[in-house]
Amino acid sequence: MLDVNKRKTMLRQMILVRAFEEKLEELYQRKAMFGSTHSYRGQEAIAVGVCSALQKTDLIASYHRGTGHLIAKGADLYTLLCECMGREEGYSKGRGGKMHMGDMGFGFIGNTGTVGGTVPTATGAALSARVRGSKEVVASFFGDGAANQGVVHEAMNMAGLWKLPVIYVCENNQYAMTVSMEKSTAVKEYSVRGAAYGFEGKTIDGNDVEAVYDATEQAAARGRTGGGPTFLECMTYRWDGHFGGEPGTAYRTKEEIESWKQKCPIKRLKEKLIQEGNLSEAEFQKMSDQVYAELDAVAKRAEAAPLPAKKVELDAIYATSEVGRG
Ligand SMILES: Cc1ncc(C[n+]2csc(CCOP(=O)(O)OP(=O)(O)O)c2C)c(N)n1
Repeated sequence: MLDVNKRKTMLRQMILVRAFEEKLEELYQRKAMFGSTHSYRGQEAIAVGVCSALQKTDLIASYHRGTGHLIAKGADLYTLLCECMGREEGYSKGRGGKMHMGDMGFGFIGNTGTVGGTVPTATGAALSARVRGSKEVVASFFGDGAANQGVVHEAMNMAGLWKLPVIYVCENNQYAMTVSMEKSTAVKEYSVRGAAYGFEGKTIDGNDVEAVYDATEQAAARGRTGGGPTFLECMTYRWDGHFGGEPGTAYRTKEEIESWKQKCPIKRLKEKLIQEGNLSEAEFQKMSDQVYAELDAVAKRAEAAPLPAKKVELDAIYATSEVGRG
């Protein structure tokens, strides 16, 4: 079992990931951020479990529901919030917004709103690691809807063939926008597809951060030692609608949503630590209050930061060099 300090760090991280989503929702409601939100509430154990088991030098690729991954991998909260609010000091100088960032400084290859779009990119990064002879492992996050994209199958086939060091983390929150898995997918578990690409596939409880950590650790060890990719399907549920302002109740029952809220990943680890005598209710409350207060302070600074000046706002969007124009 993981030691208590590590588990408390993961608990704090999950609170931060959730607090960040709530902060974005608040900013979105008062039109202080650009674009839409895609709440990650309910899925926190996946980002935190996976990224906590990776090394600093490992890489991740993300998607539209991606802020949790970035936080868990070590993004700077101020720079991240600046990007969400279109500020010059954001990861993409405020030009990309929440869905279009990247920073190799903390091993973040990038995210995009194109569903499934970063799975081949992550696979390419794993190929690069192999060619360079590095020990890097790449975690590729994507949703259950993305799992049915053609480009995802193509990338996984190549990764299986070349035994690349990549972990395909399928966050099965059971809906792609309004479409349930039963209505869109022939198999009951996406992880069975691993066998079709010639590698290991596993379905785990994605709301159990310790289980996610353990499975990632094993998958990373496999990748690092030439054993090839792993398809890690993490079962979970998004508490909120698909995007900001969409309540998520037209295609899901209130009972179903409530039953998954009972399986809250934060509550689960918190209660386990309390039962073991390793955490008190007061300590948890203090931890939570600190996280929310720190985030509030960073968000205030980010909101006060400057927007790109009008005359340069198209800079860094179009290629300017001859090479770039290709
Ligand atoms: C290539 C492509 N097709 C369709 C869309 C529209 N779209 C945006 S999110 C989404 C659902 C994605 O579902 P899933 O991969 O399960 O991720 P989730 O939103 O559930 O986290 C769709 C169809 C898109 N952005 N890109």
